[in-house]
Amino acid sequence: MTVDTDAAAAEELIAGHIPAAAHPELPDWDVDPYDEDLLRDPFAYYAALRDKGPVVRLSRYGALAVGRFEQTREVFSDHARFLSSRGVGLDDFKLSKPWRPPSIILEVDPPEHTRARRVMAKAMSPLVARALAADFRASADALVEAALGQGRIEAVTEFAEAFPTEVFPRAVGMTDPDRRKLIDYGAMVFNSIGPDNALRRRAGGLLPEIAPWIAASCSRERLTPGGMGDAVYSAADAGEITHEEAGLLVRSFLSAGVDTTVTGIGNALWCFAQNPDQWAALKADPSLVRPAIEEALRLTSPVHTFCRTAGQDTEIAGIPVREGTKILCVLGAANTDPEKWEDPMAFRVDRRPVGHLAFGVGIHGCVGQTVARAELEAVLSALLARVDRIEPDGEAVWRPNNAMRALDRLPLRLVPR
Ligand code: OVM
Repeated sequence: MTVDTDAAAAEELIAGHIPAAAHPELPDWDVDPYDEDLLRDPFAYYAALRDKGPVVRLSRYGALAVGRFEQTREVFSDHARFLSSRGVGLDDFKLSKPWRPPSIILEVDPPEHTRARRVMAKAMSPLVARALAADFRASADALVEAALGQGRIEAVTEFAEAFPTEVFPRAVGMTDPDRRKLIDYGAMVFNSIGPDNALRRRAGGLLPEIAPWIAASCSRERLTPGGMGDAVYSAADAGEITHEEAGLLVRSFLSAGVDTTVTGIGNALWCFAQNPDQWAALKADPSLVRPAIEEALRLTSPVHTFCRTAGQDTEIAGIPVREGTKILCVLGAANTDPEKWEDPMAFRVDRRPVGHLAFGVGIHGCVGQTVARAELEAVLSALLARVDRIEPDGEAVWRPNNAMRALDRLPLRLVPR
């Protein structure tokens, strides 16, 4: 990260951005939300963050944080006041050079955002997701059969990672998929959203090895006709975006489409292993599969934190916020706010948690959410058809990541129906 010396000279930066101003009614907290132990078990931090107030100043990062549902939703919904173009991590892209050319859909504001968003929304429309469903289900069925054959599985590697790294590259139309590189690139992208800590440095260390492969994988020659990647290049042919932009949007598939669904699937399996009564409830009423997916997403919030940057002097809950201030939007905390959700820590497949923030909200709300849901539905439906019980077969271990709440190991025993 190279720091713009003029901007840095104007004011001492903290963690790559202008520090948030203090205010008598703004609680100061010296917690490190990126501490690895906290990331493995964040629920006490989520509760304390909500309890301290509607906005909290994280003194060691000079950033604000919101964890109540109301304010998290407010910041995420208002793209005019709270920008994405200055980065959705702690680094202010206005003050320093990002580690890669910014995403033209994630790290951008309107009007530039609108064109890219339209192209990606079309490439991953509900129609496209529906067309992929049969392929997803066939792969899920095969994975479930293999898992039942073994009886015991390490569900992170053998299931959660195995499924999206098989079906998603096929949906994109990748001719040379590489499971390990896709997983490592996802870890890099999501860890980069945090501070310059050991997690980010460790993940970033693989960049020299992976960046050339990612760049090559985004080129048109490597994408088969009819896939989602080809659809993006067709939009370039039609003049909606440039061909260079098409390559960057294919990079967004590879950045945001793998680690997220890997985590969603692992976390959903963890929810059922922890709550056998809820697996029984789903078996009794398979029409709850869609609500069950939303509930697993709400409770475990695979993307736990994304930031925004105040683009102007403003306020949140009456607290003044100056231009350039970074705001951590703690989605995992908002999704377990007892002011919004009854008995929020309970996993209930019949809750129907409408309005949860696991996919974000507003113009930057997850553009791949229909494909993500289709993947989760394929996996849960395949399990429902063949599996009577999902039981822990050892301790679940979480894998700390600056932006993801993901498992590292999930030993399970699957009992056939
Ligand atoms: C992108 C991107 C990267 C990470 C996450 C994301 C959740 C998008 O490169 O566009 O959305």
